[in-house]
Amino acid sequence: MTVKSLAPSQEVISNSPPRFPKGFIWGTATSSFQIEGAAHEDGRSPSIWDTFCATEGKILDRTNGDIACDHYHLWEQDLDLIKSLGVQAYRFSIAWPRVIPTGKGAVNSKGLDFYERIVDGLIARGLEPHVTLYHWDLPQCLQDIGGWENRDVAYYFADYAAVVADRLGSRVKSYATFNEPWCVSILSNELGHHAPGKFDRKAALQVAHHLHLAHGLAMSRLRGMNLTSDLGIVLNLTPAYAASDSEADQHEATMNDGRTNRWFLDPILRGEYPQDVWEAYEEEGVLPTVLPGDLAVASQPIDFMGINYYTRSFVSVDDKKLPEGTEFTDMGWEVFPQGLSDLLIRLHNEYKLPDIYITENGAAYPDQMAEDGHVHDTGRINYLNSHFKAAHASLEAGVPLKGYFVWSLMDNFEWAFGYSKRFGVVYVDYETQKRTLKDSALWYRDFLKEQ
Ligand code: IFM
Repeated sequence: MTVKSLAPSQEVISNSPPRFPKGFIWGTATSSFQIEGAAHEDGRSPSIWDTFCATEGKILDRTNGDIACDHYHLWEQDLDLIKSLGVQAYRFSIAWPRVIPTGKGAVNSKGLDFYERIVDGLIARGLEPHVTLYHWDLPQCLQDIGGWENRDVAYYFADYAAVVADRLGSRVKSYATFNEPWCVSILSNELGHHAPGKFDRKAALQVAHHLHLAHGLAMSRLRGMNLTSDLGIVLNLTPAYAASDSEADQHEATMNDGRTNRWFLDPILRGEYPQDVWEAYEEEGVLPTVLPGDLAVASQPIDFMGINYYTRSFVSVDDKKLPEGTEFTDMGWEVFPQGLSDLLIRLHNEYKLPDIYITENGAAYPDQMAEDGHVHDTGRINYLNSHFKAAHASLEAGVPLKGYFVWSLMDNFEWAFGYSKRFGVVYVDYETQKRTLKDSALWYRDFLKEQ
């Protein structure tokens, strides 16, 4: 893709947000390790993130997930909070180390009880439960046998998925196998930013392949259970824009897109790896072992694909910079709503898509509680407003977009950044665990009233 306009959106808050089609699902999202806490309760075993947090130098503020938002104990008030926003749906993840503390084998019913309370609590409040089976908290005992580099773990994942679905069943509106396989593989095993913190491209590509396989194996298992729930996967996609028309920048953007996006889209939606990137990795000697039939397993039909969109990549071979005045969030990520509509429309044109959900979109800002007791997070309101509009534009272009989950319900443990980045529409005071609706939550609620 080439840049059409380098200027970031400067839109101000609009009182007339677009109307989405009837039946469009609005929600918020979280994940287990980021909010639950209760790290040592009811039989949960350590995950790779507990280990990573305990490793010097890995987490910016040297914190961990031991308490987080204490959602494990405060879940009832948190479900009330979700309801108060006026959303229809809540996306959350299940912690494998709570459900099968030894990674494979014995099931810990107390772990499943917790998630059953959440599911029933949501349904009792008229909210749809959307479950992600893996949002990064692999049982440490499985990392000890090689983690996702070990092909066996893909089969253990399918067993775990079946255990969860056997208990929660069709009460769950959708099951996503994985959240963000790029992060689980590349960010965690090649770039070392996330657990388990490796710097090994070949290992990362093997992990990515085993995630594709594990996704497919879990899909077959869940399909065989005759659930009425929708089944799918969630990818983080970051469209690459060449900084100029030069052949070198264009080529770099294509390869960036291939390594970040197509390496994850194509096995699932087409049953093949992208040829250009495959050849580049082959030349480098880092190709994963792919057994006959793996890609057929990975590419069986899915009911939906979740897309997590935050920003774009601006790609140049000689370090060209974005123009002055470009807006960034507290993560240093460019605010680029056009990237969302471009991405969705491009996917619609290039792939045969299942239903699409934006399963994450949102922004971190350095929010503070003001003296008036409110959190005036105008930046986040503008961010969401502009991205909602971009999503709406994609609908008008025919993209089968069915829903949108704002990341995140509340401030939480932002991985390697600890608690230093706030993504929530709800502010969390970590000393008292008091939750306060930020202005963006009130804006979201009002927006939903108009839908
Ligand atoms: O907090 C994360 C989430 O766990 C996965 N997607 C991106 C978010 C913001 O970094």
